[in-house]
Amino acid sequence: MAKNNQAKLFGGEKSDSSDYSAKDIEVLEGLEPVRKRPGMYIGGTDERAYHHLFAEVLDNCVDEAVAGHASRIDVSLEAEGMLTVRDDGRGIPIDAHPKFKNKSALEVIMTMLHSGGKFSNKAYQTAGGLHGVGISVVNALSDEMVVEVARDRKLYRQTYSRGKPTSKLSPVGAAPNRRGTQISFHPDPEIFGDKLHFKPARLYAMARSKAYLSRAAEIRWSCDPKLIKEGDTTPAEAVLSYPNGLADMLKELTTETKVVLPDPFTGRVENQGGGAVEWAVVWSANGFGEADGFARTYCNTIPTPEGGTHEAGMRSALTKGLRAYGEMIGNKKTGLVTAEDVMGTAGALLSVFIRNPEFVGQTKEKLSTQDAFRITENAMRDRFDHWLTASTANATRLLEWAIGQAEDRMRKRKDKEVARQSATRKLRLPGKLADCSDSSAQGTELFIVEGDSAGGSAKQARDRATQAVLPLRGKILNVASAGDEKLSGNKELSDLATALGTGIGHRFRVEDLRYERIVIMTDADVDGAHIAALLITFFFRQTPGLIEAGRLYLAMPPLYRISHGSKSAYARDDAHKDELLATEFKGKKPDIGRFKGLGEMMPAQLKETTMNHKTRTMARVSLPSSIKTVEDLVETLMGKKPELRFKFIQDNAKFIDELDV
Ligand code: 0RA
Repeated sequence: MAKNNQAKLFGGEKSDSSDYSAKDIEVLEGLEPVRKRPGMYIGGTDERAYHHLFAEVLDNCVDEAVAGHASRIDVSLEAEGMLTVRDDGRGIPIDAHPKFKNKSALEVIMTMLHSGGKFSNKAYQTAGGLHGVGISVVNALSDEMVVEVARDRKLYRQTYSRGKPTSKLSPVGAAPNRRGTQISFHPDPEIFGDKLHFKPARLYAMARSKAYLSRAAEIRWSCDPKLIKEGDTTPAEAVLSYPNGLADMLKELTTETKVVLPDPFTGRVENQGGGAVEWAVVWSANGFGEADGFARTYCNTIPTPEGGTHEAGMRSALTKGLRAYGEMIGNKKTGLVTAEDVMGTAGALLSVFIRNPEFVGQTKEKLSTQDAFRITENAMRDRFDHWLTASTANATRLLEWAIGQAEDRMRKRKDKEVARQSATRKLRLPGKLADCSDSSAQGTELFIVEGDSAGGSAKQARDRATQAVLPLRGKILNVASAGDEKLSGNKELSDLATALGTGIGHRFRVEDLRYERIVIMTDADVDGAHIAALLITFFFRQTPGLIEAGRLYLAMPPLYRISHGSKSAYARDDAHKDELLATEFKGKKPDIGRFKGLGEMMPAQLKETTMNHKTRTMARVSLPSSIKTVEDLVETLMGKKPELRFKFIQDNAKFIDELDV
């Protein structure tokens, strides 16, 4: 529609200016805002923005070529820094503008910001990013601009400075064999400063990539040789014509590439509406310089570095096509292949031409037009299927390459997973913790033991699947009186907090405990009782809810072993020993051995008496209701007389049914 409308709007042979109507004229605005805030329109005032002015002018000419009206574009950079871009298209309309009776259409185009696309030649209007802001923005930011239009066998000219006409649009001579538009401009030093200049190499690269994308146009490049510095390989003159379009561009980009298949997959599909899809794809066995793969995509010759719907269509076509081929030939590993495996080592160029594209993203460099997915996928899928079946040897090689990529990917993921797991385990858990292998808390126990030698026995005596052992060294800090700062500096206690898997203090959540039960296992003597008391205080203070939830236990290692002949028994304390001597060993003279500490017990004995839940005795810690505060507890547990402490533990640790634990 845009194309027909424009033909009508701007006269030409078939229409007249009476076709203009108010609705055709979108909101127009003067150029003051552009000079006030250039960054808003061209993304800054740096070297990139400076060169973007060229892109803006060139795009207009390329659009004219893409629409089929022009076939040649000339770019020339003069010694004084004036840049000229000319095409052989229809020429910007010079007739009077219907709304602004005293202004030509050309002057409106050059001096007004356009919100709509009606006053451009853009059948394939590109609204992406900074592109398509219009020639008027370039005019606003140029201290000098000259526009020449060859139309109706006459040559017209108008000059501008900083967005304002400095002469009337007037015929300056005959142009019997010529039509088209020529724009010369020089960026305004008031905006860009006097340090910036056009760089020939940069302009040349921009012109060349446009030439690859628009096979309709031949771009002729010329540059004053004085501007080409030593060492710069930019030619002074060149004809940039690439009849094979993206295939030529890909060849240029992949001269060093070791390819998987001898030929790239290339093609172009045009549809009735004038839209088109063009691509060139190669697979590399050793990457493309820095990257394993790349995808450079374009919409209406404008780069879309963030990809979008057209790129997704390409990925889908290539992935589904290769998988369909694999299934057809019955390759069982075909199912492993994902888009990542197909595209990860591909160098892909894609250029689509669609009407009224829409762009999204931070810099509006991502195509969002939904139709572009379907159009691209259909075009490429059909050709890819044919391409694969035309050479089954190559198709099979590509399939096997992709399967190799999939296997690599899965192996790497597995390695990474293993590395991550062991890294987090090491990172999170203290080194001296012998963790259990069961990963869920249910049915597991953490034994906190005093000293390394007891820790060693406990590690041998435990059930590896469900029982973890954390040895604590030395006398732990008197946590009851320590401030939080001191507490967090205590290595033994911070290891304990880490092993618990919960934070301590206000961060503690009993649901996060890594174990079902926490068991304090200390020697059955006064020192052991002291350490147990310190730990109970720690838990009372730093793990609110743990004791109430019944998750804290005291192991009950025996103090004596009594044996006579083949008969043996263990006694928890003196009273228990006396009881056993008066009953089980009545009238006998048994051997009575006293354990000096857990470390002295054989692992098998420790297992039987203290750790194996089928044979052990264990106590659940529960606090009498008289204890309300840490002070109450400390008073009871840490009083001057150690016997009292031991008694408290004995009294308050209620023996629980073996079957319970
Ligand atoms: C508006 C309408 C028409 C062409 C153009 C603008 C146009 C602009 C530029 C900028 C550089 N080269 C250009 N070529 C054309 C359509 C004119 C018609 O229908 O005759």
